[in-house]
Amino acid sequence: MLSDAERTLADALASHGQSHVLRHADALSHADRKALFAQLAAIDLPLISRLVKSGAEAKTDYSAVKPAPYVALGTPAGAARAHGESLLRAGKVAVFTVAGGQGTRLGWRGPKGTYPATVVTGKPLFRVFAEQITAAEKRYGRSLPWYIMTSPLNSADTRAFFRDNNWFGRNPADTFLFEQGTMPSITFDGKLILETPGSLALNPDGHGGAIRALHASGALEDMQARGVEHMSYFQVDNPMVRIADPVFLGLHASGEGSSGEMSSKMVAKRDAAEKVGVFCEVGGKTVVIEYSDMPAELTNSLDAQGKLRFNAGSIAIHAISVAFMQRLTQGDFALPFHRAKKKVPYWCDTQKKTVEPAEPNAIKFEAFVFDALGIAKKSLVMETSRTEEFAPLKNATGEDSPAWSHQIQSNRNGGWLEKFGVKIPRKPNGDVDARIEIAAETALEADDLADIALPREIKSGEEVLL
Ligand code: UD2
Repeated sequence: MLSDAERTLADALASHGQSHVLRHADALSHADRKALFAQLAAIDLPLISRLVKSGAEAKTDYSAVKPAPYVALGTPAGAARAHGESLLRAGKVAVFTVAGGQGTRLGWRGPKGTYPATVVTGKPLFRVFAEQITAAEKRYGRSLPWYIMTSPLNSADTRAFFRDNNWFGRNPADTFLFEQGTMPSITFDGKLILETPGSLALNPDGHGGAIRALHASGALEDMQARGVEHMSYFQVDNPMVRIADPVFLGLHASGEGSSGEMSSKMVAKRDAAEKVGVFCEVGGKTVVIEYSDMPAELTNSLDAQGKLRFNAGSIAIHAISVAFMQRLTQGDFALPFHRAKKKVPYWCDTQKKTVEPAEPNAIKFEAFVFDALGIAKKSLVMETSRTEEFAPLKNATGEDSPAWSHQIQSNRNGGWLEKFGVKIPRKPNGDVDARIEIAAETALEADDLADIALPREIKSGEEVLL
């Protein structure tokens, strides 16, 4: 017997052509049936139907796409730095990490933030960030509250990791973990998918889910209560991120060409094939076009000097104002959903088990936070150096692998030491031929090494920890 609420939901499912998800409901235990109905009640069925219908709609007109303008590397930044530092000293900055993904591509079981990242001591990503935040807190004399978005895939494990590590020595009240929402996966013909008789195949709703989740979790309200005006946003996979970079914050908050709503950092793309979104200008607005959406003729197009025309690669580092996020959570505004064909495990009635498909069988929907750029009144892009702040951990081998990231970490740290006269061994290709780690407590940036006793020389193959 269905309760009234269950009957209403069953009717709604029928009117959206999704009744098949209840085919095992009668055979479920009371608790399992309740859990299934709770999952179903959380789904926006009209939205799913709209997404199914809009599948064949025309996409962006790429003929109108131009490369986005940006503040080039080396542009004098004294005033911006002073402004950014004043924001930090006034406690107007928070840190925001999106960490809803798992380390699946890395072959890591568990939240990606628990992955050992640094080149000598193998500090996990979360510790790397925590130490940087602590060093910045000391420098600016204010706490930098840290907001971390997790997903149902990893929130319990992430919280346990922070607890087990004693919140990395920081005040637990200054770390705010909250969970993002989910979206159901659908088959290619628009049907919801059962993963087991009593549960749907759901996936985290993308880092764009941050906007809703920041609001729903009370994180935005908490920021406001603390007097925070801007967030330093980054992804959990980049151990080299410069958190709360005063130059970037200053440019974002007061730079010419910025509305102070949302700004971004870019690096020149490694090559046309690099899997990063690209900053483009469409209709006078700066936007990111994800690599998988960008037509090959644009991705590969060259300028008169033979360089990539669309070379402004997004490293997913943003500065975002609290007021902007608040604006986006009001009214019925929603970021668009991007779709990706994926292999989604499904319940097979004949085999009576969950089957892992060999080929993509479903569509996953994800919202991307960078789609908010096009809604900002104006937005600024700042170029940074790849060696200084981009060495993401994404793949088990090859590009963006741990070995790759370690080399960039050593290159950056070797470069910092060279600035102060330390002799650094280099390989024929220019890479540093040693493993060098510099803790955030020692230096947040190269100039912090000025007052530190440094070795005169580092030997080839040496391991150095400062
Ligand atoms: C992302 C960007 C790409 C480029 C690159 C730089 C997207 C879609 N693409 O590629 O343009 O900037 O990073 O490194 O963002 N996450 C959540 N919840 C989710 C999904 C993802 O928190 O539902 C987090 C995830 O934990 C990670 C980040 O978002 O920190 C990026 O996710 P990804 O690994 O799917 O993106 P990637 O590396 O393909």
